[in-house]
Amino acid sequence: ATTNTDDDNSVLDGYDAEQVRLMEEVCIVLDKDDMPIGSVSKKVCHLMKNINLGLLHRAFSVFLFTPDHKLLLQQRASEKITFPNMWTNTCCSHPLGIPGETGANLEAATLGVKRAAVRKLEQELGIPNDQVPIEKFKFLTRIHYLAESDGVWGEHEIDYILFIQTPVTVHPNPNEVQATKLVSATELKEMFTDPTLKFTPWFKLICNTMLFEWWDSLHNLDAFVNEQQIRRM
Ligand code: DMA
Ligand code: MN
Repeated sequence: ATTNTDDDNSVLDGYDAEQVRLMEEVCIVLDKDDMPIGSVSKKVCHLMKNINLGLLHRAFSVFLFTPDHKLLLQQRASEKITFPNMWTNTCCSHPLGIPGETGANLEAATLGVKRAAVRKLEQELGIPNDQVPIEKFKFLTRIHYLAESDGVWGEHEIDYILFIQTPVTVHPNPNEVQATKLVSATELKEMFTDPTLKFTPWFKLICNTMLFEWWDSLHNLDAFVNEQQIRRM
């Protein structure tokens, strides 16, 4: 099967102009073992009609913790084309199909996603690059998952989970983020009981599996970092 290239522009009608522009970013297309096999636009990667043909791309999810062990959450802007208005982890996005952010082996790929994380923490949350140096990120594992947003749009990713614990200043970009919140593990579990709050599927997956164990181990993550195996979810 082949993936739809770019013959259908009407799928972007009515969306925010800046978010439409960002759909031209180039994502890294993967085989199921996380080997880069090409690059196509963010738009093509996130259309369910392509995902249903097997199209898979590389992504990252940052979990930023303060020195007092609180997790920084964001609520996605209403302008987002996928999963608008939902609460989620600190920052998610995609390494781009450019030399500094791609990588065929795990070590190079991990460096690439950390660079992308620094770039997007600034673009989404206004966190200066020097507050989140590459060396402070810890790579935990990779999660392979698929989730529909609204039938037309969705995600199918190998998602690199990155932890960082450091103080930051936050100035959210309202086109990306409508609210932020610092929470303890107990406070996050309380949020899950509020039926008016919606959470992204990847954040729920991670919360329902490893997050709280990792969070309890923030002082020493050695047993959890650099996992070689891809977790299929
Ligand atoms: C995509 O996040 C990555 C994951 C792990 C879901 P996103 O939709 O926030 O990406 P972007 O900020 O680039 O639109
Ligand atoms: Mn994606």
